[in-house]
Amino acid sequence: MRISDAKVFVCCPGRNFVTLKIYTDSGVYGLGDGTLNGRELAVASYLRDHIVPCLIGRDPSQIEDIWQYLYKGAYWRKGPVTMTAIAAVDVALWDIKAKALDTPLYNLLGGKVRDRVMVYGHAYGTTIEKTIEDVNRHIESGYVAVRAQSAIPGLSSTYGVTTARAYEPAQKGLPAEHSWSSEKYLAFVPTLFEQLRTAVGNDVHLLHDVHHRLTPIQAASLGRALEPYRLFWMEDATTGELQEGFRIVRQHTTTPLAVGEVFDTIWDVKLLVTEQLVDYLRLSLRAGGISALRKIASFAEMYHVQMGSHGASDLSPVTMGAALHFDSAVHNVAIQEYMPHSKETLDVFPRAYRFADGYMHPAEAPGHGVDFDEALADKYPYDPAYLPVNRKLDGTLWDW
Ligand code: KDG
Ligand code: MG
Repeated sequence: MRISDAKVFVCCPGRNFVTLKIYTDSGVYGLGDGTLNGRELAVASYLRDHIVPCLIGRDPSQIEDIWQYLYKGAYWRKGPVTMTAIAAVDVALWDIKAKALDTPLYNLLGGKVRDRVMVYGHAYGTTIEKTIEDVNRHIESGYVAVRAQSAIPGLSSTYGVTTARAYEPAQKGLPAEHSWSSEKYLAFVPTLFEQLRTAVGNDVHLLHDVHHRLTPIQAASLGRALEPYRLFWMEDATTGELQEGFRIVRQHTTTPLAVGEVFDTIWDVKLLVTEQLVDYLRLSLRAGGISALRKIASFAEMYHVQMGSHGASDLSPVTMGAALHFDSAVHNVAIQEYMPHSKETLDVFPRAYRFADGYMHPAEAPGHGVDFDEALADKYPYDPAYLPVNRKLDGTLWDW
């Protein structure tokens, strides 16, 4: 079998997605997701202009060799655009291989190690009361794990919180500017979780995302203040570029730590893993695809670090569908983030995975089980949107 062609589609069924379709001379095709929120066209060009010409004529079964060729052959290694593009190719090739062998993808990854994948949903509210209501709504609809975010009193907007029914991190047009105060945030969040734990009891996993907004010592103090409420994890407590920064957080708190949705390669987690500075890695298939994430998970497993992949709705259903095969087959996967896609998005990506009672089930069809309706996608042209930037109250740019 040979790769005969590959096409890149950029569409906006509710939000922007980049989809790679790799065709073979046997008629089998594979789909990969090349979406990088707010930088979609950079990946589309990387794929169209630099990768697709190098794929034609290759044997699609040589997934590892093609991965190495694209990673090492570029000379310029790593980076979100490169790794998202490689991920799109890698996932499409795994899809082709599983379809060619007429089996669900998890079978090529060692087979299932669990019957279903625990997921966490996103609850949020403009007040503590509304956040508690939303957490309860999630519990009533079956979730056993819920992330809770609440608007910070005194700040005009809070990332991760909206009054709309569905949360979308990117906004149309140029980047919005949000305001930030670590002091107001640190004074508020322990009260949120105190009231939340009292309201929902101990049987549900509660999670929280700090979105990298604290310094290591501030993160340490928040982790310590949250200990009585037994979080499943505190995510992105501080920025991850300086992996050593997590030593400070770790020294001061037993609240479990998760990090990694913005990381691209195994190198970004080396110190975090070998020094056991975090409990969960949040890299998704966007970080180089299934071939890369398998190695990261095996490395993490040696150090008692578990996986809990990023699953925001700005990754397409192709990533979710493929991730569920990874999650089903990899032993040290603990949980998967699940932010449901809009109806327009789901219509463009027919799929066979499903949610039931707080857990996700991978497709049982051959491949990863997610398809792409090109004709429908054509009706939703690319519409520029950006993630917001964040400024402290004095105007200084802060991490978002
Ligand atoms: O594109 C950025 C979003 O995916 C991210 O902000 C969502 O933090 C997020 C999460 O944990 O899902
Ligand atoms: Mg996050």
